[in-house]
Amino acid sequence: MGYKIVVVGATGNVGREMLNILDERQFPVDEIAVLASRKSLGTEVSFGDKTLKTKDLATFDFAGWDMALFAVGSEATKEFAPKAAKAGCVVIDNSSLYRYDPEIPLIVPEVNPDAIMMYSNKNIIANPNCSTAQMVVALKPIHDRAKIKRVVVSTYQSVSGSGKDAIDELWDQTKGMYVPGQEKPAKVYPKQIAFNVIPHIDVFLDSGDTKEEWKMIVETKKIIDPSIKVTATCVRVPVFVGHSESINIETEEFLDEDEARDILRESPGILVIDKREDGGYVTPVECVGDYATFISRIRQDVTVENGLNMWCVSDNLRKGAALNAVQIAELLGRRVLKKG
Ligand code: 11C
Repeated sequence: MGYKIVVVGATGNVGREMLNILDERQFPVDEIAVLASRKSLGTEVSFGDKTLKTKDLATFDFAGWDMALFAVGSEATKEFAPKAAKAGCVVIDNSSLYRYDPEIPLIVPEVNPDAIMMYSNKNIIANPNCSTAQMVVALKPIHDRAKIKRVVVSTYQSVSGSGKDAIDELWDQTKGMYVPGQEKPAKVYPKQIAFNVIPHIDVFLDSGDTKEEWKMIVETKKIIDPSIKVTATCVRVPVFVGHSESINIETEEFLDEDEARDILRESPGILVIDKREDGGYVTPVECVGDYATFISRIRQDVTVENGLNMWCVSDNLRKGAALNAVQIAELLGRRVLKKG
């Protein structure tokens, strides 16, 4: 016996990845419903060798369904997630709406699986921001061994994090650069993204940080340990898929770079590719479609007493969104619902 699963926002990048991953990982599905807003109604999506027609989120009855994977914006989530949760369907939400609610667990299964039991507070589980998800997978084993005091992270985030229109903008702007008269103005982003980098993701806060930077700080504390200090600079780069991060870590205890590499190699969800030679590291184009968080360039930071540097790359639509949501569904199945 398997689960009755709903995917909300099934026509978007993340929703489609959720369907691919549910199929790839042979998640025990008895019945699946794919929902979309009115404007995408009737659009067909693939689930394994099947083609499914989207149904209307506004009129869908969640009663009798086990789990709903939400991949829509905060507005639609605010309207429909509580309805699903109240109907007894556990919501796994990819938006930022519930992440900072102390009663709602924010889960990365490799990092804080035990927090899943808090799901019953509101029948809702939150999925973190993509740039946080891959970073906490990398930080947790280091924290367990040497207790992290401070993290300085700079991100290099792909345009797929901003959705389909941003992917089109990078593509059209890049092509337009070569054809006189076809230059495309910036619409999704405040400045040109083709052949450029933009040190600005999400809105600016009074502190001068952007919301994306704030998310990395607050979510890391909630998922791993509130005592970890994080400072972040989040940057959009002209890459289609795959977020990269340069992470500088200061620990309480000394951790040698070789031991750090060994610990990371043994840790769940991580693939270490770290040869000190040309090409002996991972770049975003190589992580696309993969499940792993890739770690490269592990080395001592000798400018502080106990410091490490590393390079971390992952598919932001997978570990950063759809894969993590499906892993949460698997965890909920194993620990709580026990049907599969
Ligand atoms: C980006 N990290 O790359 C964002 C996308 O809070 O779930 C995901 C935003 C979020 O633009």
